[in-house]
Amino acid sequence: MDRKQVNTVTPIDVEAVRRDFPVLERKIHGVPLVYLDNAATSQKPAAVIEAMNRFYRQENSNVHRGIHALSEESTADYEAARKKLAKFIHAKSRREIVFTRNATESINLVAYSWGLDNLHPGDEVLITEMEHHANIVPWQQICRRTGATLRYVPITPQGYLDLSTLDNLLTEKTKLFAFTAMSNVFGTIPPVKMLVEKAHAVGALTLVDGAQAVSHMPVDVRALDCDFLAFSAHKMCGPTGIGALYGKAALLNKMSPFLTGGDMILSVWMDHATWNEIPHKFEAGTPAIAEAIGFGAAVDYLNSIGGMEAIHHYEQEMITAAMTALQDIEGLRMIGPPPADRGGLVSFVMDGLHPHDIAAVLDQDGIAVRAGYHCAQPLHDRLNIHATTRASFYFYNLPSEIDLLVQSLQRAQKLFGR
Ligand code: C6P
Repeated sequence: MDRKQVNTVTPIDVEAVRRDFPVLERKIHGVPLVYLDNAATSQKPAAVIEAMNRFYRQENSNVHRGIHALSEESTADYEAARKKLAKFIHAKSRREIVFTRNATESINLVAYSWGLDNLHPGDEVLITEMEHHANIVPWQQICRRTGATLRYVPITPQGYLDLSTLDNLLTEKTKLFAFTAMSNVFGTIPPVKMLVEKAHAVGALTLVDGAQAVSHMPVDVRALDCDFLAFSAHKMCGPTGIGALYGKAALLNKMSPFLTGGDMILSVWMDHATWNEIPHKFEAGTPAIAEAIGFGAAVDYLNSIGGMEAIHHYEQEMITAAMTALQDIEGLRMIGPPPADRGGLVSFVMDGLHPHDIAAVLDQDGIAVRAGYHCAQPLHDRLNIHATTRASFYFYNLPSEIDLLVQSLQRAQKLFGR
């Protein structure tokens, strides 16, 4: 994402980091696991599993409520995790980090809290044709309820956003531009900072879907100047069930709550209530405390192995090697841009082979990939492709796993007589 020079980073010791992931020792159908489904969810290092274990074994208690030692310890650890996240994405303050269930809930929070109060007939919300359903369906719903219109930036056949359309699509009617910082199908990394600037120039707010980007490259919300950023812990070595929404404090302060109940209130009377300060205004009920602590441990872990610059650099090498190897397979067609313009994933189709059959053959060889729409049906419709097979890499994947992928794909071709 508006990437800096990455050639001075300290390389990741891949063999060493692999030992941090218990699941990578597994065999599947009698052969070592090759996990290439990282865009769906990443694996978890022992440090994250242990942090959650320690919480439940030694301090389990509710947060922000009890005046006893365990509750104070839990609250301190929960809030420390928030602080780690704020630092990780370079937010000004921990108050700008709201814990949610996942990136999907973060986007819904903005759609419902900000959208219902601020969108009116005649207003427009702009998204793109390369969005995940999580950044499409909430806007369809909110536009339906408010009378606003949903517009799409088209994609090019090469898997880029068609930036030539922006000047027509971004107008004073546009109230919000919501777009992904990395496509989960093409891998494309759009020019996020430029898109934010263009949106701000017409007075629109910006929401960046960072579900794929935050886990794979440095993301600095102050440098980007985005208004909101949504991301999930489970794609970045953290647990499932927790994600985060970054929002500029001035915006979060003005927004109505999303969910209501305990902890998000200041006072409650019989006929009305007042709201707690941010971020607590958006965290109704008992939160996912162990998961937040695991999320913080994941951030510590990513920093400890060399940080996001090093991770991005390694994944660039891996995707370049993978795409070079895949292009030698006859009848295989990759979609999306060249490696320099994408993150560490590649989706492809193969003549005469259904992606589900490909994934099933790969699974027999211990290789985990994803096949289907990848929750991006409009993008596949636009390309006139029913489904694709996707291999997605992380810093613990080995170059030798690319060879295994290629061999298994060739086996699939033979099996199906191609
Ligand atoms: N994509 C994939 O296999 P959640 O499910 O809320 O953690 O993340 C949603 C989401 C939003 N935006 C993008 C760009 C995404 O890739 C995802 C999740 C996974 O591609 C699971 S569907």
